[in-house]
Amino acid sequence: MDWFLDFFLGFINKFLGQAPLLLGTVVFIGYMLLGKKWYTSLGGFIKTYVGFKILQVGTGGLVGTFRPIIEALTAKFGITALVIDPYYGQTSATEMLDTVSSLQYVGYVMIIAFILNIFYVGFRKYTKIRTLFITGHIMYQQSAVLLWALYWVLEGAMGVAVTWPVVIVSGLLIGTYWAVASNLIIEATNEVTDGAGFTIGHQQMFGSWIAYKIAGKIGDKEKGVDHMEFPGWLSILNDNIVANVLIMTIFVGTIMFIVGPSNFAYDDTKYFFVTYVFEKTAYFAVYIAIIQMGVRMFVSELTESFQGISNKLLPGSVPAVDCAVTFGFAPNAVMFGFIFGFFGQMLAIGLLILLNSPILIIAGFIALFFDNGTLAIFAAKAGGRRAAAIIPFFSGIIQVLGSAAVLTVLVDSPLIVGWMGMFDWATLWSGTTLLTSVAGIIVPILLIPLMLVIPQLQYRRHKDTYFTTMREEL
Ligand code: ASC
Repeated sequence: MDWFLDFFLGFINKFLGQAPLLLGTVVFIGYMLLGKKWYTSLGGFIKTYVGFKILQVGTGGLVGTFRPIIEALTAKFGITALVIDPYYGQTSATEMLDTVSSLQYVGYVMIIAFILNIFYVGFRKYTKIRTLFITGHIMYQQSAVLLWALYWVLEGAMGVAVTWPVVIVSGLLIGTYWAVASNLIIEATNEVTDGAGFTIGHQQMFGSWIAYKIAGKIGDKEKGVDHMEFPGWLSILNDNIVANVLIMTIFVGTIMFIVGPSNFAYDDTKYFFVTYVFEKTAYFAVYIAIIQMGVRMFVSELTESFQGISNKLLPGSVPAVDCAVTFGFAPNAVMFGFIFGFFGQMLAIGLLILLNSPILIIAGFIALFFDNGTLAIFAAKAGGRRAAAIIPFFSGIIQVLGSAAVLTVLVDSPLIVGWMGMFDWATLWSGTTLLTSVAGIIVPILLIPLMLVIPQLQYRRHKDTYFTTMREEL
């Protein structure tokens, strides 16, 4: 039996949790179902795998370049604190679960959730759910963090292992979230991507939906962020690459000067500090271009092949993928999100310091960039540049305060280094964890049917096009 368990858990971690493999396999199966030759399907698998790996080179490069700068800024002011970054959340979760010999349960949570998601789509006639969440690394991350958070507030103590009820409830709850939230954002994603045929499977799906819905009241969608036409010398900003580099040079360059040259380990036989700063900030455009290239490579494969799945296997279904997939559709909006989110986070961190909060927060690049960037894209689509500035600013504040709030009940253990910080995790999951700590396991249990009402309401709004065009009038 042991070998089977090993194999099973290995399969979950080494296959299901690996986004490029999972996505590539989905494409392969899709093409086979469409009746393509095996070698065409294999080609699709390889292009998807490589495309996603290219995307990860881009996202990894951004994180590797800018995370230390953002952290150095807070460190400069002598703050030791918890970091709001998904990998700090994940590390806290896995360290904590490992010390109570329960790390293997993350795999169970993930498989329960994934099977539940397939089940929801299979019974879409009743559930009204059309989306399959296949962003593997996020599936693992969220399964780990939710299990840790619920375990800790329900039964957590050093030396006490996680129990099955918590594992099962976590799995059912996170699977319901994947299905419901990615389904909620389908129509908006289709607008943003001009009908590319996928939706978001990430960490700010409720956030993006809210941004999209309120943006129209904040700004004018005709006054967009991308494809702006500037007159005179400003017209150089019409080019995305030029605009990204110039604005990031001013913005990140200022941060780097505040941190100070002596706090960066750069080779001064090769660089002046100014050229070092410029190289770093130019990398921003480099990595965005890489992301775009990777996305282009696998999105076309995914869009075509998924028809095999949505025609034959899970009728009418749509894949839910990484938020970075939308970035190529509005690269300037992403930058807006990052910059205004930064101001929001800094303001909130300042507030925590002023108020002598027991929990202090260090800004995390992933939340700033991928989360607020995504919110800005949805905001810009429905409310132009005003919305793309204002919404991420408030999101930045919420990310800090919501994460600080949940950390008050999670922080007792010395293994904790941070929390996700992403929008849905600073709101929905922070709130769920806090409420659970007060009212018990009934909270996550009740949340499951509550969430399932959402697709029913969506369906009622546009029954005719719900399963076909998946677009909705604003
Ligand atoms: C996350 C996370 C990442 C990034 C990436 C963005 O939340 O864990 O690695 O965002 O998915 O493309």
